[in-house]
Amino acid sequence: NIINIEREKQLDAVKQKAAPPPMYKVLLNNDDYTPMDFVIEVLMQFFNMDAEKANQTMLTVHYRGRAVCGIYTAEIAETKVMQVTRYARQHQHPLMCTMEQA
Ligand code: TYC
Repeated sequence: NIINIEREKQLDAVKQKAAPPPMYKVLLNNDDYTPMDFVIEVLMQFFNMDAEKANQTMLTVHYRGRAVCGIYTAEIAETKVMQVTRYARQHQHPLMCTMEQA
C-alpha cells in the first residue's frame, strides 16, 4: 500500500551514500639529470615513504621510466605535483611530477 511504499522511499533516501570522488595517481618520471638521492628525499618528504620504499620507487622510475608515488583526490594530487615541482626547481633539477586519473 501507499504508506509502505512511501516509507520504503524514505529508507532508501537515508541509505544513499555520496559517490566516491575520482582519484588521481601522482607519478614521478625519469630524466637523466636529477640525482638519485634527491628523488629518494622527495619520496620520503612528500609521499611519506620510508627509506626502503623510497629507494625501490626511485629505482622503478630509473629503470622503467615512471612510477606511481601515491593516489589521492584531485585537490591533494594537484598540491603534491605543485609542491614537488617547486622543490625540484628550487634545487635546479628537471624532475617531472605528473598526475592522471586512476
Ligand atoms: N635517472 C636519474 C639518474 O640516473 C635518477 C632519477 C630517478 C631521476 C627517478 C628522476 O624520477 C626520477 N640520476
